[in-house]
Amino acid sequence: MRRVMFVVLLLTAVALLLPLFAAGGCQDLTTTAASGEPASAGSDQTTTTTGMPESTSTLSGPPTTAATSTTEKPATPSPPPQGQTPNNPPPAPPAPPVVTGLTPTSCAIDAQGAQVVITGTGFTGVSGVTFGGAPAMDFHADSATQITAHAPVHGPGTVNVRVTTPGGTSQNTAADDFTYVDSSQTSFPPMIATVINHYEESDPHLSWTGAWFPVQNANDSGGYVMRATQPASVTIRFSGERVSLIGEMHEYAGWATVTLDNHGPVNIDFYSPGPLYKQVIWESGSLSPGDHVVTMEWSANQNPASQGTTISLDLVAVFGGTLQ
Ligand SMILES: [Ca+2]
Repeated sequence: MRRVMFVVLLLTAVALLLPLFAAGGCQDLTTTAASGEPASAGSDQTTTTTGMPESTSTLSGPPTTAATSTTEKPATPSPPPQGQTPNNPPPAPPAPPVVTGLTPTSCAIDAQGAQVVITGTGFTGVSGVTFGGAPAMDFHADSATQITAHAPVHGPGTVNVRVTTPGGTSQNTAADDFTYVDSSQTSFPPMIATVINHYEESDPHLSWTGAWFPVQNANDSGGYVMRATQPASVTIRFSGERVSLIGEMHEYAGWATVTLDNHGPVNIDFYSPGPLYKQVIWESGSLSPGDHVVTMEWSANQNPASQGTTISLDLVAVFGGTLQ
């Protein structure tokens, strides 16, 4: 029993003396800290979070004394201490990127890395560029407003080009639409246009036999045309893939026969109720490219409506080749 009494007395003495030691030895402790309950009362240390941040506690001593803050009754609220970062607003996050344009806005599905220049804003710290969700083959942020990227291979259709930075990922807009075109569904003009060479009846490559005679007429190509009203023929040798014979048509025109290579002859009719000039009288159609020979010969035959048997040759057109 004595031992118990001794312990009680000893604890009482310590409780009474501890504030004195504390006040004298720790100048940074405020008197208010010691005015409250003994440290042993700190059974609820979580109360240090009430009122103000723990760091604002007037106590800098052992944690057990922090409980005394619950008893503080400051006359005026303590303003947040200056220089304490927890109370300062965090730095604003960077603005999210915005895509405002693409150049070009499309490529073929098999373009294999078509270059696309992306314009917009907020292109700082770019970490990703996607085309329809597929990462660009590569990209380079030229500036805060421009990125040069190479499009990945993608199926046909329109996709969105999105840019990702620390500020986020660009929102989908019409300006970021990029179209992959299936070129197999697009018609293109022939890669090589057929060259058509024209030769007047005066060209020395033409070989004439019989009773041809030249006629001057401003309506004809070059102002002249060759006509025949009696047995006559002309032979045209050329290298090409097609040939046309151009002449006059009249109410007094007749028939000629045409032989192409070893085919023919076939009749061709120059008749027309009225005069027509620079008319395609006969055309070979497509031929295998190479050397060919055409012979046109006067015949005694004519359209029943015609008043005569005149044939003519004004011009020769050779497709994809020349006279030989
Ligand atoms: Ca002519």
